[in-house]
Formats: sequence, structure tokens, C-alpha cells
Amino acid sequence: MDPEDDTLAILIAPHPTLKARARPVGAGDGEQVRALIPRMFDAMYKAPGIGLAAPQVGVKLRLVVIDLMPDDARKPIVLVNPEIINASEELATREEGCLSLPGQYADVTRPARVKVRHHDEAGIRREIEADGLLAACLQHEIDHLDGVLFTDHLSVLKRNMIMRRLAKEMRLKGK
Ligand code: GNR
Ligand code: NI
Repeated sequence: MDPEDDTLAILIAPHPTLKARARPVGAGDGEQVRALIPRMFDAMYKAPGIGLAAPQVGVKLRLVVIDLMPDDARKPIVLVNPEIINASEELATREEGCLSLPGQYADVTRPARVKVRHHDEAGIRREIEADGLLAACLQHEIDHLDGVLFTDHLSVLKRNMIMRRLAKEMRLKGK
């Protein structure tokens, strides 16, 4: 709409970058990562969504931003090179959506609790232990870094149904 809008565009499936494995952020990536983080939060809040992985904005780096906005207050989390170091045997099922599959939702089953090791925006090594929505969101975002979408956790039948419906809806919207 606005030709001056510099909001990062979010890639929509099927796009090859969404299927690619992202590479770890390294020492030489500091400048790009520092510039990207506020723009990723901006695109995520505008969408709106609760998480965004760099490959969704066309950057094949292992970088994620998350904000569940508890009580409508911003609580931004930056994850550089996140790794799941523990996942519970207990599973949980919840409805997921994805900004790269707009308008599509399905129940996804994943480990109920995870422990994630990462670096923050200052390069400090951190760990998060999560359950509930945050656990699902962390796994969903780390999947993006490995070229995996929530539809890859569904049956072939459900996945094909969603992919066809998305293609049709994008065609109708003229996107
Ligand atoms: O906004 C999002 N909501 C969501 C809901 C349940 C599980 C995961 C998510 S992440 C998603 C934003 C997104 O696509 N991140 O990659
Ligand atoms: Ni997503």
C-alpha cells in the first residue's frame, strides 16, 4: 500500500527459504543481527504474531524473536542460536498458526515442556524452561530454523488440505 513502508515482508509458503536450514549466527554477523532484531519485532507486532524466525523474513540465520505479550504488556525475547537441550516425554496438543501460512490453523502435538539454550541480543548465554504456549512457540520457531513448518507435523492429508486452501486463498486475494 504505502510505498514508503519499510516493514520487513514475511515470506508465504511455499517459498524455498522456508524449507532451508539456517546457519548459526557467528562472530561476523553482529552488525546484521543488531539491525535485524528491531525490524523483526516491528514486523511481528504489526502482523500480529507471537514469534518470528529470521528465515520468515528471508534471512537464513538462526535468530528468533518472541513476545507472548502477557497481560498485553510487551515482554520481548531474542534467541540467537537456540537449541532444545531437553524435551518432556509428555506431549501437549494445541492449535497453531503461522505468519507464513496466513489464515491456516491446525492442532499440533509436541513435547509439553522444553529447556532451550541460546544467546541473547547481548551475546550472553541463557536458558529458558517453558511449558504451555511458550513451549509450543519455542519449538515452532526453532523448527523454522530447520526448514520445518507446523504442517510438517500433520498427516499428509491435513498438510495437503492446508497447502491447497492457502494457495487458493492467496490467489483470491491476488497475492
Ligand atoms: O503468531 C503465532 N502464533 C502461534 C500460535 C501457536 C503456536 C505457535 C505460534 S507462532 C506464530 C507466529 C509464527 O508464525 N512464528 O513463526
Ligand atoms: Ni511460524
